[in-house]
Amino acid sequence: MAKLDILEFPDPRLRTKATPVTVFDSKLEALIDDMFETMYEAQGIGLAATQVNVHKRLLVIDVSENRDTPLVFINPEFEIIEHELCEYDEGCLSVPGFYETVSRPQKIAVTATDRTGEQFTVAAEGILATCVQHEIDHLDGKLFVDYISTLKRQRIRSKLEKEHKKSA
Ligand code: GNR
Ligand code: NI
Repeated sequence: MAKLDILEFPDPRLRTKATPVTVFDSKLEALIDDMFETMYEAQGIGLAATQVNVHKRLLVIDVSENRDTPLVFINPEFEIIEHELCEYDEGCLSVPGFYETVSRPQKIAVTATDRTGEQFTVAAEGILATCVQHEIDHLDGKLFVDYISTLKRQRIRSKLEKEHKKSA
């Protein structure tokens, strides 16, 4: 297992649209394991492949209290069940240190395949619904900062650019 580097905003590679996973092999298994290791180490509740510079439609999530319920979603799609919006203070491992309120549909049905290529559908609400939508956005090159004002986004961008220069 290996911990992977996480791309940070405004890295243009985070804007890449990921393509479907078509091959379910040991290389995919290894990537999934590395993504879980990276997510747990960073204390995140989700991680999209895009964030580790792999532009495939794959994400991992664990929203459980005890960090013992790993979920894998490959080629995920979702349908809105409840159009009513749920506000959540979102953060992102690719936008470290910043949190902003984002509204998203509060109940969705997610269809995806598991690591063996088997399809499944689950209903998701609350933090899981928010997280799945946040992660699918990553696969489409989208970040939670795209939902806030341009002014706030520019401030976050310049603060992170300064930090990246310091550590470069
Ligand atoms: O760790 C994370 N926490 C979080 C909190 C509220 C809404 C979404 C998230 S996802 C984030 C991890 C991450 O960046 N996933 O892409
Ligand atoms: Ni994120």
